[in-house]
Amino acid sequence: MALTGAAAVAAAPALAVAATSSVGKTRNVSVNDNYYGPSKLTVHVGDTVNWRWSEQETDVHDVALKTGPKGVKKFASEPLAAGETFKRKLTRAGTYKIICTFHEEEMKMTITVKKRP
Ligand SMILES: [Cu+2]
Repeated sequence: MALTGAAAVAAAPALAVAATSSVGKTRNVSVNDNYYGPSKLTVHVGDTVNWRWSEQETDVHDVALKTGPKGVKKFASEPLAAGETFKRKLTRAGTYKIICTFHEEEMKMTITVKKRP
């Protein structure tokens, strides 16, 4: 009896995940002292980029969209520190130039978002 109940509870979230998981992957980028890793990334429309502030970094950094494809609103994270994350789903194809507003000269990355085949 208890087993049947647990199975029913477990089935509901699984269905919810299946409904949304066809729309893209999550790609991880590390935020370090004055660089993103990697600094160049290619993803597909609908993928999510997850920036993670590495445990080794000691300074505060952020993730800000400097330029993006037409129609994409600028976005920026809060200034964050070790262990924190910021994610963004990229829904338009094109080139996204990302900067850290504290270290703009050296700390930047380019994300190329391609149409799904
Ligand atoms: Cu920075």
